[in-house]
Amino acid sequence: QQPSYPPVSIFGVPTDVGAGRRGASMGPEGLRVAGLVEALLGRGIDVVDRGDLKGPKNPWLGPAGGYRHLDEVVAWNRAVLEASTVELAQGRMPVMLGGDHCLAIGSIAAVANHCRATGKTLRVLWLDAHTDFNTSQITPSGNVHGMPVACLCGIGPEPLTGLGGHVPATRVSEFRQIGIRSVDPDEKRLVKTHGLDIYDMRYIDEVGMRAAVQQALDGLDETTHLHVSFDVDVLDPTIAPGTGTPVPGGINYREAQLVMEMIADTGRLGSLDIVEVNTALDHGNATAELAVDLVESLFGKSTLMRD
Ligand code: 6HN
Ligand code: MN
Ligand code: MN
Ligand code: MN
Repeated sequence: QQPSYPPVSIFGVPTDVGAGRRGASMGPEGLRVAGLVEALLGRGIDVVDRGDLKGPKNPWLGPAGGYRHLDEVVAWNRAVLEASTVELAQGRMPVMLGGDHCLAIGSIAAVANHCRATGKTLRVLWLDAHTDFNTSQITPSGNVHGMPVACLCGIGPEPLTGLGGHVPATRVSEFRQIGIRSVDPDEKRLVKTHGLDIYDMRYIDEVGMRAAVQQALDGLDETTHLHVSFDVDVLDPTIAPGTGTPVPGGINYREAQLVMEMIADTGRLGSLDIVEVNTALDHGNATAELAVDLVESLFGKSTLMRD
């Protein structure tokens, strides 16, 4: 049985304000050029491209108080929060095209509020090479794209932890992280203390992607809103070179397809981020093209008819 999908609203967030290298700001256009809208239309999905949000330019300065560009990060995230909130209120599925991963603070804060308002249970599937659980005290870079999960869970500066008006926006227990292989030394201690549920690359190697995803999606039911935060650096850099913080040993093409296919099978997908596509570092537009291919699977494309 093919799950049916709510109408989808795509919006671009062309900034690299939370990143350490320039170019994630071109992610939305890269994904459009790779045919994202056409791919969803081809799946029979009702989709509108709302265009790009606007926000401050990247001042490209060093860290201040442990953060780079905190004011600009907050401004962009407010815009994302607002855009996502509007779509969710209309019963539409927001698909946020980053931009760097700091923008997931806004998108997930909106989804968490939507769940509180509608009595839904939230599950966030965080596909990433990184846990993104740093704080201003322990960050090696000051880049806020390394901090969104901590901020959402109430650890971070007030303008970000309180972005959606509810602190914390989410609970650690609502997250499952897949593909992790780069965690900073103090960040390791913090994720351990907070008990983040992590399916790292070693675990995937040992038990296989199928078992890992089954566990990460365990307990979903018709009341669950599933948010997928897809940082393309979860993919192995040999197949997805167009990203600012590549880490060797990522998930391969079939593993990536399987994650998406298994999510599609749940029928619970409610919102999506596609972040960290950096076209300036890409080979052609290969990374955006791969992301679009994977998104087709996420929206139910499969090799055979299944029942
Ligand atoms: N991302 N852990 C590193 C840092 O600077 O905090 C890298 C973070 C990467 C973040 O890819 O979304
Ligand atoms: Mn990330
Ligand atoms: Mn990452
Ligand atoms: Mn919903």
